[in-house]
Amino acid sequence: MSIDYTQKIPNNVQLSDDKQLQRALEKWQPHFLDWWKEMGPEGFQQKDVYLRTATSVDAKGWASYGMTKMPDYRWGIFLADQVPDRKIGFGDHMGEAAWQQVPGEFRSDLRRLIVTQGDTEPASVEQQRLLGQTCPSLYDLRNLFQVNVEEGRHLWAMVYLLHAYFGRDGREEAEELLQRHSGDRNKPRILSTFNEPIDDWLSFFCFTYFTDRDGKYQLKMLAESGFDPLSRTCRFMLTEEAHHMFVGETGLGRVIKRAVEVMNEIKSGDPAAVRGAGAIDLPLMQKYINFWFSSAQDLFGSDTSTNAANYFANGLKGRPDEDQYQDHVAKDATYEIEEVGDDGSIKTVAIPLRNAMNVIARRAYIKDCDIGVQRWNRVIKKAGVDFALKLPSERFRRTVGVYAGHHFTPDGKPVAAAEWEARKYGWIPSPDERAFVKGLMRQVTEPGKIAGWIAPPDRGINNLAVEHEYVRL
Ligand code: BYC
Repeated sequence: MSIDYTQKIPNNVQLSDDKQLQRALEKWQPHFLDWWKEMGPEGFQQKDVYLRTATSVDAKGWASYGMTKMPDYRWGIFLADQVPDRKIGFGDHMGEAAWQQVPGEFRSDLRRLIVTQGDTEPASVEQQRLLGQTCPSLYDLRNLFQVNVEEGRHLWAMVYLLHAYFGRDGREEAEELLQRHSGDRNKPRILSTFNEPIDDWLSFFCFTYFTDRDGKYQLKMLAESGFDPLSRTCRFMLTEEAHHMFVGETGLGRVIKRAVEVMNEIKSGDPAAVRGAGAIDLPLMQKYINFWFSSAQDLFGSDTSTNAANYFANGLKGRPDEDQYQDHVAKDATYEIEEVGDDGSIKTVAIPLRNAMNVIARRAYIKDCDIGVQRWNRVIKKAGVDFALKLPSERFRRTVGVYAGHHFTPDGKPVAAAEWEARKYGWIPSPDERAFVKGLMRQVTEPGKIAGWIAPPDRGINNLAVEHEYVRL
């Protein structure tokens, strides 16, 4: 279905047929814009940026690219087309017609899921607001802003659901989404990872690779929801999300490519020499991967979760790609997870399958994360360098779930707290290493020029040259 751009709020949900809802959202719109101007990308609000805008929600819908000032971006409400006669695909309501309204008994759970999802979107924009000041190229600057405006759009997606289906408390939640802020001492964002500033580009690429991929998996689970408007919203969000992970995967790939180029130029693999030549050495890349991968894993919640079991039983949140499973009711089955003894020893235990939905999703996520790692390793190998990156164990550095409160090496071996403390900067970036990375971050904005710590991209955006002036400063 094509999107109506003649309306104040672009949409494909016939918003003008529901005057009350339209008025409520038009009242929220200026509050959103004020938030964007205050908390969004700092310093570039009046610059023209080469951005894409959705024109329809099908695969061909990304046709429109053009120069836009970010506050003029047409944020709106886009749902994937309705699947006729869609049935609930899992849980105790399996086979019943998908709900077009919120069932009273699931109202608070659904609201909570939507608010948690919605809260991460503006949080990420806030976390990244200063990054433009240190962009490695105009190409990267443009990608940052594309990610930012789309996260803003994802906030609209959740706010639409709150306004349209949750009445007054939905409208109040929508206001709250603009009032909590990343890192705010009194009103922080809901999930802890979203309260950490992302103030260097290596962290930004790790965030878009690892944290946005949690977003992908959570959206996949919500796309299975029996609440049809949520499912349709998430299905369209997933098409936008793909670009964010592209930014992460290619970004990290380019940092790695530059590292091996420099190693070959200086004929040394010594990390200090690589750093001295202005690149980020591979062992340090590994530490950033260890840090971000472990923190993203916590976003899946506890390994054994009655919340997750209830969401599944009630048809609110399925498994990612639920179609691939045989048994969609999952009532009598069990799933093996690990349990950690007081001495750090590991035992495998079987728990009811429904309680294990967070681990199931997390393990699918881990497999997906590994695809990029293997791709990067091919770049390293092709350059003739003997080094392989790898994802740390799922036990490493966890603060949520069965491994929390225990200490493990990146290989998953238990260690005492004191040993972990003594060795941790062998595994995650030390303050000095973070300072080194930050020190490399100097703004490069001449078209076609690129910072020395990262290789140029293989191609530009939408068939344009890499040298294109993607942001007019
Ligand atoms: N931090 O049974 P449990 C994205 C709480 S990212 C703080 O273990 P459950 C994006 C939990 O709330 C995806 N608290 O977990 C990426 C519960 O509290 P109560 C965002 C946490 O509920 C980049 C208690 O611990 N989407 O889209 O099964 C850029 C026990 O809960 C955390 C969603 O998260 C944590 N990490 O699962 C932009 C989807 N983990 O009940 C965007 C919606 C758990 O004791 N959210 N807790 O007060 C959910 O489905 C679930 O809330 C979670 C947790 C998966 C987060």
